[in-house]
Amino acid sequence: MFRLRRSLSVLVLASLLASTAAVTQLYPGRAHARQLTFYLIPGISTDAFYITMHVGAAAAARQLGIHLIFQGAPNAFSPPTQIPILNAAIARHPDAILIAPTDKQALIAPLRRAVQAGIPVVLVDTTINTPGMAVTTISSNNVLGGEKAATALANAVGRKGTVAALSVQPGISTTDQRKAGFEQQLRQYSGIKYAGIQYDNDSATVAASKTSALITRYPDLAGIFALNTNSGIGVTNAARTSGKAGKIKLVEFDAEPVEVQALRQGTISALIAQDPFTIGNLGVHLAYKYVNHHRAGIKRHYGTGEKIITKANVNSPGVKKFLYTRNG
Ligand code: T6T
Repeated sequence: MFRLRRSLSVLVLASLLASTAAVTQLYPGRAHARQLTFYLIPGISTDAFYITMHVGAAAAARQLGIHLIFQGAPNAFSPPTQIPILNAAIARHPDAILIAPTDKQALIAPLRRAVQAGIPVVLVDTTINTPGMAVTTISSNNVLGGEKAATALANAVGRKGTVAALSVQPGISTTDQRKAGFEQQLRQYSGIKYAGIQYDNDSATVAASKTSALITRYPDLAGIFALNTNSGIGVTNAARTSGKAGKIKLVEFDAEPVEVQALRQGTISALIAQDPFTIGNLGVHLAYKYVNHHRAGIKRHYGTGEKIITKANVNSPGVKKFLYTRNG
């Protein structure tokens, strides 16, 4: 028994030394004797995009021996629900905060308080109007994503007819950039009439009722661009219940499992998918580097790429990393 226990503890010690050696190799001169604590504060904790980001961040945290706390509002994507969570995190004085700010302006003052308290902040996915206060920002290229969506939608509708867009709220960096890219690119298509953008406050139910109203109002409605997951789920549901699935062409941001299923079924023409796993993973690595004073090589911004997914490529190996998971 004693022998078994001794060989077990030798094994544990050996693997501990091996993982410490691996981390030291990754970041030489590791300064911290105590365990570091990082927060990851998503826009909304129940969204597959942020769940996947958490999976990526947790993998990096495991590798580096960091205690990672994932805490976000479960039911709303909004500053009033996010700011108290951020304030509570600041009060615990963690070693770093990774956050997807829910508004470009409203999160500036609370984040400044974090920085003034000496807590490094990494902006993941969304950003603020003063990103210079953060260590770095990591995101997709959302303007380019919006442009790609316009091209995909124009091609899907045969470059004619009325199209509309559904988004969350004005003031969110990602969706505002997608809107800008989409509207700019759409001007290339003179045969397309743009019925404008509607907002759903990240509620699939609101997105569905606004889509039904659009369908009634524009009998020639040929296509819709949904700027994020919940907008997309609502738009897809409304297209189905009105009997227009596959007839009104849908292009949606993100690759939530329900969206991917609707793409496979032909209800959605194209998805603009992001890489939230890498956003979270890279975020933890960069915060770790910063905390350990390896700051010289850290860039102001990291782009993690975006991929157009259609029925034709959804099963190809290169697309797999862009499909989100709900299992965090
Ligand atoms: O599209 C993502 C994210 O990039 C955006 O900032 C907010 O909505 C999502 O989380 C998807 O629902």
